[in-house]
Parts: sequence; structure tokens; C-alpha cells
Amino acid sequence: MDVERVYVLGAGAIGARMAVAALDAGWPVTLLLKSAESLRTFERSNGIEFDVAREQRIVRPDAEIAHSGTAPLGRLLIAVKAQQTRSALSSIRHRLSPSSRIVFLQNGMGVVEWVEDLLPPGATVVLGTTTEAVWRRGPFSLVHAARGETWFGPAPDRPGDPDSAQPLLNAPGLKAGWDPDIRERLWLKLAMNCAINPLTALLGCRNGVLAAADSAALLDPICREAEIVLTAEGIPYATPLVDQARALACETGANRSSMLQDVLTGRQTEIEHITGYLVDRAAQLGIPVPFNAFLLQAMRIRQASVADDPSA
Ligand code: KPL
Repeated sequence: MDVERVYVLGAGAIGARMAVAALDAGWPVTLLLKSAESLRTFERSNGIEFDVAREQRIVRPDAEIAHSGTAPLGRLLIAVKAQQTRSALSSIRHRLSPSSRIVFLQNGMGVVEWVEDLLPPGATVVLGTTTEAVWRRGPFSLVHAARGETWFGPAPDRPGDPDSAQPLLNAPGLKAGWDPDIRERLWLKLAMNCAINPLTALLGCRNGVLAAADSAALLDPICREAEIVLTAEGIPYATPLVDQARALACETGANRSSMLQDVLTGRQTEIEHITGYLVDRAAQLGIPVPFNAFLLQAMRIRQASVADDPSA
């Protein structure tokens, strides 16, 4: 098995960014693409265009169609959108084995539990979360907007060790670390995504709008509900979540949230793995979260109306 090669499933903004980081760290990288059409687009683009600090680089990983490859996947980074994980993983299941090291780097929570039956027993599974700000100008073309932090840690009830994230832990240009209690970081990121993503997607606004004083009335009840769930989960938070959400909305003010981008391009959103996860956990814990439940339902309707009307 080629244990040194890093396979990246999902060549969106984060997947492609991490492919660049692993290549910069000296690892061979192969992008696992979903179709012959995306492979053709990749071949035409001649690599990944990566704009960082106003300089453009072309970085050249290898690429192949995910389902038609046969080489075993020793190191796999999963960076597809949460809702695509089952179908993407099913397409490469025949290439996984108990010695595979699998890293999930996505928004949302609960994905590993959802795809558990597709993972080989005993495989090492690591979860990651990132605040790297990268946007996609087009297929295989990225703009690095701001340097964030990327953290990895073991998935619950699975063997996980820092070696699985090695290609990214020491990558130049990436601020990355290992946190044995990654759950705290995942919950805090989830809470921020619950606060910012559905509101921006429903209002059709950039993140910065939520930093304005008159948006506090909207963010506040969403964050208060999340605080009760986090407390019940034993997750500490240093400052009120509404303050954290406003600060993040301000820092990323010019961004369109990933959920707004999905709505605008008619794609399925990650709502079920973000607000849906919070609402499910709250129900299991007996905590009422009416504002988040409202947003979940409103987003489901918004998403269905986009699917119905391609011009929406
Ligand atoms: O993670 C994000 C997202 O858009 O998914 C935030 C932090 C809200 C930045 O846009």
C-alpha cells in the first residue's frame, strides 16, 4: 500500500486548500474527483490555481475519478460537504481497509456516526475543524482570504492518532494542531455556524450584516439556546456565544457564508448537519430550542423552493 500518498475526497475550497498544504509539506497528493467531467475540467485547468497574498501559484496534485480507481487508500482526507459524505464514501468504499487513516474535515457534526457502516472496522478516524478563509473563484481556483486555525483530534470511540493528520500538521502556511478533546472545538464551530449560516442564507446577506447592532436581536436567542445545549454537553465557552458570533460576523464581514453560497447556486445546504444536529441533540436532552427549530424548518423550505425553481 502507498501509505505516503494523501487522497483528497472533495476538491471544493477546503479540500483544494488542504491538498495545496499537503503538497507544500512534501506529500504526494491525489484528488479523488466525482466524474469524468470534473477530471476533464481539472486537466484543462492544469492544476490548482492558488492566490495567496496577491500572488498566484499553480499547484499540481494528481487526480483521478474516485470510483474507478483501485489503489488502496492509506491516507484519506474527506472534505466533501457533510450531506454528500455517504454517497462520496460509498464510491470509494472498495478502496478502504482497516489500515486506512481517514480524516474528516467538514462543517457540521454527527457525520462519522451517520456513515459508520461504510467505515472499515478498526480504521483510524480523525475529525478536523478549520477557520481557514478560502473562497472558490471557479473549479480548482482558490483565493486565500485569511489565515485561520486548523485543528484535528480523535473521533469518538475510534482509534485516532496525530500521525493520521501528519501531512497537514506540519504544512508550511497552515496553522494546525492536534487537540485530544476536539469535541469542544467542533461544538463551538457548530454553534457559530448555527448562528451565522441559516440567517445569512435566509436573509441573503453577507456575514457582516449580522455584526450590526440591529441584528443582535436575531442572533441572541439562537446563541442562548446553543449555550444551554453546550452546557448540557459539558462544553465550556469563555465569552457569551452571541459576542463570539458577532465578532466572527465582523471578522468575516465581506464573506457570503457557505450556506448562502449553496442556496445561491441551487445546491443542497449543510443545514441538517449544522442546525439539524443541534436541534436533534437538544431533543435528546429535553431542551427546547424553538428559534433553532424555526431556522431549521425555514431553511428546509428555502432549500426545497430553490430545488423547484432553478432561477431562484
Ligand atoms: O464557517 C463559516 C461558513 O460560512 O460556513 C463562517 C464561519 C460562517 C464563515 O463564513
